Amino acid sequence: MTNITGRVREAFRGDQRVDADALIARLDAVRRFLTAVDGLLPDAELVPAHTLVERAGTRLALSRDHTVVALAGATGSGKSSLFNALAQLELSPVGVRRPTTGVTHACVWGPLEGANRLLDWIGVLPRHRFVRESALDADDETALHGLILLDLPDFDSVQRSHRLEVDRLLGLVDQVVWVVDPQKYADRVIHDSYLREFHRHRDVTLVVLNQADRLPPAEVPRVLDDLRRLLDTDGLTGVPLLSTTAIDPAGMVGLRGALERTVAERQAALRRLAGDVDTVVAGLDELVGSARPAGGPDDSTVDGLNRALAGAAGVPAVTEAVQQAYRHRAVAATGWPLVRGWRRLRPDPLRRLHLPGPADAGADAAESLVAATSVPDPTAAQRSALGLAIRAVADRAAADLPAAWPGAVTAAARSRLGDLPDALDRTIASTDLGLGRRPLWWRVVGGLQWLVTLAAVVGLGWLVLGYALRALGLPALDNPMVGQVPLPTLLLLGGLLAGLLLAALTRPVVRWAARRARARAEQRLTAKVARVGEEYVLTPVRVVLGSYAQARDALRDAARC
Ligand SMILES: Nc1nc2c(ncn2[C@@H]2O[C@H](COP(=O)(O)OP(=O)(O)O)[C@@H](O)[C@H]2O)c(=O)[nH]1
Ligand SMILES: [Mg+2]
Repeated sequence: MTNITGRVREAFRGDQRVDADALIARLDAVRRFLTAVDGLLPDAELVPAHTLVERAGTRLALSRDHTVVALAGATGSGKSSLFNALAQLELSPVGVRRPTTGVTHACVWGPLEGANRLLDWIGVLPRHRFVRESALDADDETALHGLILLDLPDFDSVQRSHRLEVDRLLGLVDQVVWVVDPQKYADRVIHDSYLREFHRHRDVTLVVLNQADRLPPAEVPRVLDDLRRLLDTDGLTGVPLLSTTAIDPAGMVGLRGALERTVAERQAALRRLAGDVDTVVAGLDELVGSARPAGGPDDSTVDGLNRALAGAAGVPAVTEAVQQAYRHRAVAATGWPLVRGWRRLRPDPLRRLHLPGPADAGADAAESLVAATSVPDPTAAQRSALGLAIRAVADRAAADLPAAWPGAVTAAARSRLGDLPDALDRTIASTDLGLGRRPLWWRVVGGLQWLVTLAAVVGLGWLVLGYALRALGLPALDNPMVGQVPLPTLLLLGGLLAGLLLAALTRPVVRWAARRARARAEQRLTAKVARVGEEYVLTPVRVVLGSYAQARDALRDAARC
């Protein structure tokens, strides 16, 4: 998977200005990312982003006129000496105490009030704050107005609390001056644990080789070259590198000048935060991919889901019952009148499933009927087929997503699994199965059956009457003849034959129409079941895919610099 923010990793702003509005927009994008992935990705992966959003918001809300610069380094490298030399604490009326190792001290150039809230947030105790505002200074300190210099505890201190304090402060300050000395400048700990880790903050990093006076002057350039080479290996190519001598004011000129420029630019805080955004974005990069994923699973996977849902919902049993019910009702309406009554005594196949029977006139009654049906519960095979189909939906939907997401998609697809059986049952119960209205042709055929039966009955009656009259010796009825056959006989036999013929002719039509009724019911049920699938399975999946797309766009916005 290509890296959408790969560009950022190598970006080195150097002297480039960071626009505050652009930085705020990037932080907003990180915030949007966090909102989009909330609850979907493991929290542990999001901690740095949450921390950044929180810290950056606070830092920007606090003074932007101050620049917090930390002197960091190993024991004895000369941090405190540099701090004293820059702050000239010996001259300051308040600065009589020498900063002690293990506690962070701050020196503020300019009025303390504006810096106090910043120092409260950074966590430097009031008694460790000094002000570099002295009548003795005249104007020569104004170039550093706005500087807050921190003397950090030694990062190689044997005390764990000191090291933790250094780590904490390095996460908050605007710029770091790494102090190394000629003896320990190549120390592995400095490079592996700190300098290399700080490579994304190259634009707010400055390295000083202190105690340069301890080297023969001719050696200084060679040591600086060697140190530069190590810094390149650390990924700190291009960072300013100076030599200093804390015990000689002349040896402080370069560092002082660098700090004056930093203060004048008012850029360190913004650059530091921009570097933090880079670090966070690079860390989150694996969580989003380069290609925009499709909007959901493909049609054939959705068809598979719908089939499995239909199976679990008992659609085959219901459509079978619809076909039988159609035949049952059609025969009851169109059959030979004497058979109809007997037909009606048999239970209606749909009634057995507690689905709308003949008395429930049409869709209105059906829609209001939301009680549970007696459609058989899904079998173990149907349940596992449904499980597999839901899995397939999640797998297809998550196919293009990076490794962190398929879990969230699967969870979403299964999130409403427990509600599915009831929803399916309600849907089946509320579907108009299309058997509400009696077709006109049933009535026509039924009427005809009555008619021919009536003819047979009349014929029978006529014949019976004729026999009765003859038996009583009364004058016989005058039987009209149709061809060679007397009319009453014709009526009786013709009526019976016609009735049988009509029933025989109707039967295949009923069978065909029953199949059609089944197909229509199947279509309606499948459509309604698909809607349940959409609501209970596909929509939650699409919501996650939408969140992914938002997260991806947000991270891309956050990566822009
Ligand atoms: N010769 C020389 N000694 C220095 C220099 N900077 C610091 N020192 C000495 O190195 C020792 C450790 O200095 P310190 O400022 O306490 O280092 P820290 O542990 O980094 O705060 C002290 O004895 C300082 O006097 C320097 O530039 N030149
Ligand atoms: Mg010290």
